[in-house]
Amino acid sequence: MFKKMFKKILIANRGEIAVRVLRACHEMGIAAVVVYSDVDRAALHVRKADEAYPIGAAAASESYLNIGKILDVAKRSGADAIHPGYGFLSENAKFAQACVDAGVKFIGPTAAAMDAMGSKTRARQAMERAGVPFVPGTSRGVESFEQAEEVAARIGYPVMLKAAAGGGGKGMRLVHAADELKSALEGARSEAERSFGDREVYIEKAIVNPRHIEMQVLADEHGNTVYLGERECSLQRRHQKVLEEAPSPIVDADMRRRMGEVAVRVAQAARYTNAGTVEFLVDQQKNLYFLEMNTRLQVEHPVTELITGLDLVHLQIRIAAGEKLPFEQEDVYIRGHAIECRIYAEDPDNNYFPSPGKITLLLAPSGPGIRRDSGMYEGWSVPIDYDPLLAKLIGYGTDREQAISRLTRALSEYFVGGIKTNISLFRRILRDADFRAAKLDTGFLDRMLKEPDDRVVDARAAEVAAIAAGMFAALGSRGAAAGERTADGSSQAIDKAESNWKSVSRREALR
Ligand code: MV4
Repeated sequence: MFKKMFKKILIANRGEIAVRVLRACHEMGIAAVVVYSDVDRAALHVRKADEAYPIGAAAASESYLNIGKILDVAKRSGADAIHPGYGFLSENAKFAQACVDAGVKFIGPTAAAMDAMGSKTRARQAMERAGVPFVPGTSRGVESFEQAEEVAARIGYPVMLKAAAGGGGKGMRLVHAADELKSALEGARSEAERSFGDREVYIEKAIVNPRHIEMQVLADEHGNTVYLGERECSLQRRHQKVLEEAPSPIVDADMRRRMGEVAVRVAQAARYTNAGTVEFLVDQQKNLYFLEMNTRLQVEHPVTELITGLDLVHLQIRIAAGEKLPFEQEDVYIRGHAIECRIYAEDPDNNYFPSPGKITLLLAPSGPGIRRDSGMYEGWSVPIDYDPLLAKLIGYGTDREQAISRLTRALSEYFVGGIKTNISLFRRILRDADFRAAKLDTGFLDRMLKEPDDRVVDARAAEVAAIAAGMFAALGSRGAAAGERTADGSSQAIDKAESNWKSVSRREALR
């Protein structure tokens, strides 16, 4: 049946994703309404929106997480639909339902689909029905230590304890041997209680040094579900993705089809609609195990957009407006390679602590194959109150090598003055031999960050050389004045050597 396209969409988010979504709205001739907290008054999404409504104090509970305030703005602004972005209320089933009750279309799955995938154990039970491979273990929380002991012995150590209501690694415990199980179980239960108010802990066979590979799925409201290729998300630090790429260097066409068909089965089992992502762990033998489903548009969606040529936000809006998918699975074609760097306001020299403050200078890269999804601008002050993601820098190329070379070039052009950022981390990752050889797993970044950075070592060595050269020059000239000579009797040799040395070391020190 014919469905009217939205005239006005409220974006219940902030930062780069709010800018990204409002751009799609404007490209589709849809007005964009945004909300902002007190500290976001001058934020980029406020400046670019057609209408902007203040919704309260910086604390997310007073603003971006406040369902009542956001729905009140939807009503006052006459918004037809709400896009939640990622984070905040994007996976909150109560919010999705509140939108329906308020007669505003939620651009995402239904509350029921969210609920089906929200609890890890419910998700696993749904997978069992869908015949989806997942890590051997329990699909319900363990009732007792004795039961945990029996399961661990059956599946074999190492095992992983996980909070049923958890995610992102919270409440997880890796247990290598039986004598560690009791204390680990107690620890996991109390952390689950503290973090999620739910002590349910289940137990799985631990996959050692897995890759994290996720499959993008898209489903309309007419029963059509497709997969759009996978993303390699193994480069994480403390369960926070740092760099993502598509396609995964280890996934071939056959594996992609297998993962895609499983992901579609998962989405259909959950009666899923709109954009979603099915996460897998992949072991060293390329066996894949269902991990969890994310019921939102993900931060890293641009790498999938670049290799498929599809705009996921346009498609989300069209699906929510009741349109059928404008293509079939066989029309999805993957071309080229994309790599995304998450640019954070963090200080790499101070344990990546947030680095808020005013951006006094911003030199941003562009050029062939470079996409920048940014929420910052020169003169803007980065608030301390939210996730410090400033922008995403994505490099696209015909193949992985070209994507790396373009991203390397773009990073050399990127400068953010006034605050610290993690830009230098990406320069290091992209020149790392294991990264360039695509030897990736979820432990990669921890291993790389434990090693001294050869470039820093070189720079320090160059600094010492520059100081030595300077001292040598000073002593040399005083020595020459006092009649000292080099081995060949002329002071020119020292002058010549030190002048080359000085210029080289100064160049090194500035790299
Ligand atoms: C695992 C695992 C190994 N074996 N489950 C981390 C958070 C959540 N997404 C699931 N995670 C893991 N589950 C089993 N049975 C290793 C991880 C894991 C991980 C997974 C994906 C991305 C980064 C990770 C970092 C550490 C551990």
